[in-house]
Amino acid sequence: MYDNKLRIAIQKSGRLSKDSRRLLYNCGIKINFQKNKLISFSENMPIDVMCVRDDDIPGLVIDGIVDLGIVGRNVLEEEVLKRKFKSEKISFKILKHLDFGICRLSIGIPAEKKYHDINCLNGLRIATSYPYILKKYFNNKNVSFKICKLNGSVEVAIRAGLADAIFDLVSTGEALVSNGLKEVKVIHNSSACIIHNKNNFSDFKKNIIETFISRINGTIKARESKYIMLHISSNKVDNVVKLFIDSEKPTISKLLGRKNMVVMHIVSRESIFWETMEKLKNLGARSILVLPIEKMLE
Ligand code: PRT
Ligand code: ZN
Repeated sequence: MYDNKLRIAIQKSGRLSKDSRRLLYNCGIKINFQKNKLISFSENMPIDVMCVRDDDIPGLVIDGIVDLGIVGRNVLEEEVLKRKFKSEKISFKILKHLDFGICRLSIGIPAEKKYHDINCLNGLRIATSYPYILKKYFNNKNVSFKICKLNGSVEVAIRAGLADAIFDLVSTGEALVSNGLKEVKVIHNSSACIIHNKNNFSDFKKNIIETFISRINGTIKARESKYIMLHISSNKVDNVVKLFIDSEKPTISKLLGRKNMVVMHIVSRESIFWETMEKLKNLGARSILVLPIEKMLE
Protein backbone atom coordinates (compact mmCIF):
# COMPACT_ATOMS: atom_id res chain seq x y z
CA MET A 1 0.00 0.00 0.00
CA TYR A 2 1.13 3.58 -0.63
CA ASP A 3 2.83 5.13 2.34
CA ASN A 4 2.48 8.72 1.22
CA LYS A 5 -1.33 8.70 0.97
CA LEU A 6 -4.15 7.62 3.21
CA ARG A 7 -6.80 5.48 1.56
CA ILE A 8 -10.40 5.60 2.83
CA ALA A 9 -13.18 3.26 1.66
CA ILE A 10 -16.77 4.55 1.64
CA GLN A 11 -20.02 3.20 0.21
CA LYS A 12 -20.38 3.97 -3.48
CA SER A 13 -24.11 4.44 -3.58
CA GLY A 14 -26.61 3.67 -0.89
CA ARG A 15 -27.79 4.81 2.49
CA LEU A 16 -24.34 5.69 3.84
CA SER A 17 -22.80 7.35 0.80
CA LYS A 18 -24.25 10.83 1.15
CA ASP A 19 -23.40 11.09 4.86
CA SER A 20 -19.92 9.63 4.33
CA ARG A 21 -19.16 12.21 1.63
CA ARG A 22 -20.59 14.97 3.79
CA LEU A 23 -18.37 13.87 6.66
CA LEU A 24 -15.26 14.12 4.47
CA TYR A 25 -16.39 17.51 3.17
CA ASN A 26 -17.07 18.84 6.69
CA CYS A 27 -13.58 17.73 7.69
CA GLY A 28 -12.17 19.93 4.96
CA ILE A 29 -11.21 17.02 2.69
CA LYS A 30 -12.07 18.13 -0.83
CA ILE A 31 -12.70 15.19 -3.14
CA ASN A 32 -13.44 15.46 -6.79
CA PHE A 33 -15.83 12.48 -6.99
CA GLN A 34 -16.05 11.06 -10.49
CA LYS A 35 -19.02 8.94 -11.44
CA ASN A 36 -18.21 5.23 -11.83
CA LYS A 37 -14.60 5.71 -10.76
CA LEU A 38 -13.36 3.29 -8.10
CA ILE A 39 -10.85 5.76 -6.69
CA SER A 40 -11.24 9.52 -6.33
CA PHE A 41 -8.46 11.83 -5.19
CA SER A 42 -8.41 14.64 -2.70
CA GLU A 43 -7.44 18.03 -4.07
CA ASN A 44 -6.06 19.37 -0.82
CA MET A 45 -4.93 16.43 1.33
CA PRO A 46 -2.90 13.27 0.72
CA ILE A 47 -6.05 11.14 0.76
CA ASP A 48 -7.65 8.80 -1.79
CA VAL A 49 -11.24 7.66 -1.46
CA MET A 50 -12.32 4.26 -2.71
CA CYS A 51 -16.04 4.01 -3.50
CA VAL A 52 -17.23 0.41 -3.14
CA ARG A 53 -20.19 -1.73 -1.97
CA ASP A 54 -20.61 -1.48 1.78
CA ASP A 55 -20.20 -5.26 2.19
CA ASP A 56 -16.63 -5.02 0.84
CA ILE A 57 -15.49 -2.30 3.26
CA PRO A 58 -14.69 -4.39 6.38
CA GLY A 59 -12.67 -6.87 4.29
CA LEU A 60 -10.74 -4.10 2.53
CA VAL A 61 -9.75 -2.67 5.92
CA ILE A 62 -9.02 -6.01 7.62
CA ASP A 63 -6.92 -7.15 4.63
CA GLY A 64 -5.00 -3.86 4.72
CA ILE A 65 -6.01 -2.77 1.22
CA VAL A 66 -7.31 0.53 2.59
CA ASP A 67 -6.36 2.33 5.80
CA LEU A 68 -9.80 3.48 6.93
CA GLY A 69 -13.37 2.53 6.13
CA ILE A 70 -16.77 4.02 6.91
CA VAL A 71 -19.32 1.24 7.32
CA GLY A 72 -22.37 0.14 9.30
CA ARG A 73 -21.61 -1.91 12.43
CA ASN A 74 -24.10 -4.51 11.15
CA VAL A 75 -21.98 -5.18 8.05
CA LEU A 76 -18.78 -5.09 10.10
CA GLU A 77 -20.07 -7.55 12.69
CA GLU A 78 -21.30 -9.97 10.02
CA GLU A 79 -17.91 -9.96 8.25
CA VAL A 80 -16.02 -10.40 11.54
CA LEU A 81 -18.19 -13.36 12.58
CA LYS A 82 -17.83 -14.89 9.12
CA ARG A 83 -14.04 -14.63 9.29
CA LYS A 84 -13.98 -15.98 12.84
CA PHE A 85 -16.06 -18.95 11.70
CA LYS A 86 -13.46 -19.62 9.00
CA SER A 87 -10.68 -19.13 11.60
CA GLU A 88 -9.25 -16.26 9.58
CA LYS A 89 -7.07 -13.55 11.08
CA ILE A 90 -8.97 -10.38 12.01
CA SER A 91 -7.22 -7.14 12.74
CA PHE A 92 -9.17 -3.92 12.94
CA LYS A 93 -10.28 -1.29 15.40
CA ILE A 94 -13.31 0.98 15.57
CA LEU A 95 -11.87 4.49 15.66
CA LYS A 96 -15.11 6.40 15.96
CA HIS A 97 -18.83 5.74 16.15
CA LEU A 98 -20.77 8.08 13.88
CA ASP A 99 -24.21 9.60 14.21
CA PHE A 100 -25.69 8.39 10.92
CA GLY A 101 -26.86 5.08 9.42
CA ILE A 102 -28.75 4.41 12.62
CA CYS A 103 -30.80 1.21 12.41
CA ARG A 104 -31.30 -2.17 14.08
CA LEU A 105 -31.34 -5.80 13.07
CA SER A 106 -34.62 -7.31 14.17
CA ILE A 107 -36.75 -10.40 13.86
CA GLY A 108 -40.03 -9.84 12.03
CA ILE A 109 -42.96 -12.23 11.86
CA PRO A 110 -46.44 -12.03 10.28
CA ALA A 111 -48.48 -9.43 12.19
CA GLU A 112 -51.23 -11.92 13.05
CA LYS A 113 -48.83 -14.48 14.61
CA LYS A 114 -48.42 -14.62 18.42
CA TYR A 115 -45.02 -14.06 20.02
CA HIS A 116 -43.97 -14.50 23.67
CA ASP A 117 -40.23 -14.97 23.54
CA ILE A 118 -37.46 -16.19 21.27
CA ASN A 119 -38.44 -19.85 21.90
CA CYS A 120 -41.56 -19.24 19.77
CA LEU A 121 -39.19 -19.22 16.80
CA ASN A 122 -37.76 -22.68 17.53
CA GLY A 123 -37.29 -24.72 14.34
CA LEU A 124 -38.58 -21.96 12.03
CA ARG A 125 -36.98 -20.94 8.75
CA ILE A 126 -35.66 -17.38 8.93
CA ALA A 127 -34.73 -15.30 5.89
CA THR A 128 -31.79 -12.93 6.29
CA SER A 129 -28.70 -11.34 4.75
CA TYR A 130 -27.00 -11.62 8.16
CA PRO A 131 -26.76 -15.37 8.89
CA TYR A 132 -23.71 -15.15 11.19
CA ILE A 133 -25.19 -12.53 13.55
CA LEU A 134 -28.43 -14.51 13.65
CA LYS A 135 -26.60 -17.80 14.28
CA LYS A 136 -24.56 -16.30 17.11
CA TYR A 137 -27.68 -15.01 18.85
CA PHE A 138 -29.74 -18.20 18.42
CA ASN A 139 -26.84 -20.44 19.47
CA ASN A 140 -26.37 -18.39 22.65
CA LYS A 141 -30.06 -18.84 23.40
CA ASN A 142 -30.00 -22.54 22.49
CA VAL A 143 -32.79 -22.08 19.97
CA SER A 144 -32.61 -23.99 16.69
CA PHE A 145 -33.61 -22.49 13.34
CA LYS A 146 -33.14 -22.92 9.60
CA ILE A 147 -31.51 -20.27 7.44
CA CYS A 148 -32.79 -18.87 4.17
CA LYS A 149 -29.92 -16.65 2.99
CA LEU A 150 -31.09 -13.78 0.78
CA ASN A 151 -29.06 -10.80 -0.37
CA GLY A 152 -32.08 -8.55 -0.88
CA SER A 153 -35.88 -8.38 -0.71
CA VAL A 154 -35.81 -10.11 2.67
CA GLU A 155 -39.07 -8.47 3.74
CA VAL A 156 -41.06 -10.30 1.03
CA ALA A 157 -39.60 -13.74 1.86
CA ILE A 158 -42.53 -14.78 4.04
CA ARG A 159 -45.16 -13.76 1.51
CA ALA A 160 -43.18 -15.59 -1.18
CA GLY A 161 -43.31 -18.76 0.93
CA LEU A 162 -39.53 -18.86 1.44
CA ALA A 163 -39.49 -18.41 5.20
CA ASP A 164 -41.58 -18.20 8.40
CA ALA A 165 -39.80 -15.19 9.83
CA ILE A 166 -37.24 -12.61 8.74
CA PHE A 167 -34.17 -11.06 10.33
CA ASP A 168 -33.55 -7.73 8.66
CA LEU A 169 -32.53 -4.11 9.09
CA VAL A 170 -35.20 -1.81 10.46
CA SER A 171 -35.13 1.94 10.68
CA THR A 172 -38.63 3.42 10.90
CA GLY A 173 -40.35 0.01 10.73
CA GLU A 174 -42.45 1.12 7.77
CA ALA A 175 -41.16 -1.62 5.47
CA LEU A 176 -42.17 -4.30 7.99
CA VAL A 177 -45.67 -2.90 8.43
CA SER A 178 -46.26 -2.48 4.71
CA ASN A 179 -45.37 -6.15 4.26
CA GLY A 180 -47.83 -7.28 6.93
CA LEU A 181 -45.09 -7.98 9.49
CA LYS A 182 -44.33 -6.93 13.06
CA GLU A 183 -41.00 -6.45 14.80
CA VAL A 184 -40.73 -8.86 17.72
CA LYS A 185 -37.08 -8.83 18.79
CA VAL A 186 -34.19 -6.41 18.30
CA ILE A 187 -30.94 -8.38 18.17
CA HIS A 188 -28.33 -5.85 17.08
CA ASN A 189 -28.23 -2.04 17.15
CA SER A 190 -26.18 -0.35 14.50
CA SER A 191 -24.87 2.92 13.15
CA ALA A 192 -21.99 3.85 10.89
CA CYS A 193 -18.46 3.80 12.25
CA ILE A 194 -14.92 4.46 11.10
CA ILE A 195 -12.64 1.47 11.24
CA HIS A 196 -8.94 1.08 10.65
CA ASN A 197 -6.52 -1.74 10.30
CA LYS A 198 -4.44 -2.26 13.42
CA ASN A 199 -1.25 -2.43 11.37
CA ASN A 200 1.48 -0.05 12.37
CA PHE A 201 0.96 3.09 10.38
CA SER A 202 3.81 5.36 9.37
CA ASP A 203 4.03 8.59 11.39
CA PHE A 204 2.86 10.37 8.24
CA LYS A 205 -0.39 8.36 8.10
CA LYS A 206 -0.85 8.53 11.86
CA ASN A 207 -0.78 12.31 11.62
CA ILE A 208 -3.43 12.44 8.90
CA ILE A 209 -5.65 10.01 10.83
CA GLU A 210 -5.30 12.10 13.99
CA THR A 211 -6.19 15.28 12.08
CA PHE A 212 -9.16 13.55 10.47
CA ILE A 213 -10.54 12.21 13.78
CA SER A 214 -9.98 15.52 15.56
CA ARG A 215 -11.87 17.31 12.78
CA ILE A 216 -14.72 14.79 13.00
CA ASN A 217 -14.93 15.34 16.76
CA GLY A 218 -14.95 19.08 16.09
CA THR A 219 -17.78 18.89 13.57
CA ILE A 220 -19.87 16.59 15.77
CA LYS A 221 -19.34 18.82 18.80
CA ALA A 222 -20.12 21.91 16.75
CA ARG A 223 -23.32 20.36 15.43
CA GLU A 224 -24.51 19.64 18.97
CA SER A 225 -23.42 23.00 20.37
CA LYS A 226 -24.98 26.43 20.09
CA TYR A 227 -23.68 29.96 20.53
CA ILE A 228 -26.01 32.09 22.65
CA MET A 229 -25.99 35.85 23.03
CA LEU A 230 -28.33 37.75 25.29
CA HIS A 231 -28.79 40.96 27.27
CA ILE A 232 -29.51 40.62 30.97
CA SER A 233 -29.43 42.56 34.17
CA SER A 234 -26.07 41.99 35.89
CA ASN A 235 -27.65 40.65 39.08
CA LYS A 236 -29.22 37.77 37.08
CA VAL A 237 -25.97 36.52 35.55
CA ASP A 238 -25.60 33.68 38.09
CA ASN A 239 -29.13 32.46 37.39
CA VAL A 240 -28.33 32.26 33.67
CA VAL A 241 -25.07 30.39 34.34
CA LYS A 242 -27.04 27.77 36.32
CA LEU A 243 -29.15 27.05 33.23
CA PHE A 244 -26.03 26.00 31.31
CA ILE A 245 -24.19 23.79 33.77
CA ASP A 246 -22.37 21.77 31.09
CA SER A 247 -21.13 24.85 29.24
CA GLU A 248 -17.88 26.68 29.58
CA LYS A 249 -17.80 29.91 31.59
CA PRO A 250 -19.59 32.65 29.65
CA THR A 251 -18.03 35.84 28.35
CA ILE A 252 -19.63 38.93 29.83
CA SER A 253 -19.31 42.45 28.51
CA LYS A 254 -20.89 45.84 29.18
CA LEU A 255 -23.93 46.96 27.26
CA LEU A 256 -23.30 50.49 26.06
CA GLY A 257 -25.64 53.09 27.52
CA ARG A 258 -27.44 50.59 29.77
CA LYS A 259 -26.26 50.67 33.36
CA ASN A 260 -26.66 47.35 35.25
CA MET A 261 -27.19 45.46 31.96
CA VAL A 262 -24.60 43.12 30.43
CA VAL A 263 -24.18 41.06 27.28
CA MET A 264 -23.56 37.34 27.83
CA HIS A 265 -21.96 35.04 25.26
CA ILE A 266 -22.36 31.34 26.04
CA VAL A 267 -21.27 28.23 24.13
CA SER A 268 -23.82 25.59 25.04
CA ARG A 269 -22.87 21.92 24.66
CA GLU A 270 -26.37 20.89 23.79
CA SER A 271 -29.28 21.96 21.65
CA ILE A 272 -31.29 24.82 23.06
CA PHE A 273 -34.92 23.96 23.51
CA TRP A 274 -37.77 26.42 23.65
CA GLU A 275 -38.07 25.72 27.41
CA THR A 276 -34.59 27.14 28.02
CA MET A 277 -35.37 30.20 25.89
CA GLU A 278 -38.54 30.76 27.91
CA LYS A 279 -36.64 30.41 31.21
CA LEU A 280 -34.14 33.00 29.98
CA LYS A 281 -36.93 35.35 29.06
CA ASN A 282 -38.55 34.87 32.47
CA LEU A 283 -35.22 35.86 34.06
CA GLY A 284 -35.49 39.11 32.16
CA ALA A 285 -33.10 38.28 29.32
CA ARG A 286 -33.73 40.21 26.11
CA SER A 287 -32.38 40.08 22.53
CA ILE A 288 -31.76 36.33 22.93
CA LEU A 289 -29.92 34.93 19.91
CA VAL A 290 -29.13 31.24 19.41
CA LEU A 291 -26.68 30.60 16.59
CA PRO A 292 -25.39 27.36 15.06
CA ILE A 293 -21.66 26.71 15.37
CA GLU A 294 -19.93 25.54 12.23
CA LYS A 295 -16.62 24.25 13.56
CA MET A 296 -15.04 23.82 16.97
CA LEU A 297 -11.46 22.92 17.82
CA GLU A 298 -10.35 22.52 21.42
O1 PRT B 1 -24.96 -1.64 -2.79
P1 PRT B 1 -24.50 -1.82 -1.37
O2 PRT B 1 -24.20 -3.27 -1.01
O3 PRT B 1 -23.37 -0.89 -1.03
O4 PRT B 1 -25.70 -1.32 -0.45
P2 PRT B 1 -26.83 -2.13 0.34
O5 PRT B 1 -28.04 -2.19 -0.50
O6 PRT B 1 -26.29 -3.42 0.89
O7 PRT B 1 -27.03 -1.21 1.63
P3 PRT B 1 -27.92 0.09 1.86
O8 PRT B 1 -27.41 1.23 1.08
O9 PRT B 1 -29.39 -0.23 1.76
O10 PRT B 1 -27.61 0.31 3.42
C1 PRT B 1 -26.32 0.58 3.84
C2 PRT B 1 -26.30 0.60 5.35
O11 PRT B 1 -27.18 1.63 5.83
C3 PRT B 1 -26.80 -0.63 6.06
O12 PRT B 1 -25.84 -1.67 6.11
C4 PRT B 1 -27.09 -0.08 7.45
O13 PRT B 1 -25.91 0.00 8.19
C5 PRT B 1 -27.59 1.34 7.15
N1 PRT B 1 -29.07 1.49 7.24
C6 PRT B 1 -29.70 2.42 8.02
C7 PRT B 1 -30.04 0.80 6.60
C8 PRT B 1 -31.27 1.31 7.02
N2 PRT B 1 -31.03 2.32 7.89
C9 PRT B 1 -32.51 0.77 6.48
N3 PRT B 1 -33.61 1.22 6.82
N4 PRT B 1 -29.99 -0.18 5.68
C10 PRT B 1 -31.13 -0.68 5.18
N5 PRT B 1 -32.39 -0.25 5.54
C11 PRT B 1 -33.57 -0.88 4.87
C12 PRT B 1 -34.44 -1.76 5.74
O14 PRT B 1 -33.91 -3.06 5.73
C13 PRT B 1 -35.78 -1.72 5.02
O15 PRT B 1 -35.83 -2.68 4.01
O16 PRT B 1 -34.43 0.14 4.44
C14 PRT B 1 -35.77 -0.35 4.34
C15 PRT B 1 -36.69 0.67 4.95
O17 PRT B 1 -36.54 0.69 6.36
P4 PRT B 1 -37.69 1.21 7.34
O18 PRT B 1 -37.62 0.37 8.61
O19 PRT B 1 -37.38 2.64 7.60
O20 PRT B 1 -39.01 1.03 6.64
ZN1 ZN C 1 -24.49 -4.11 0.84
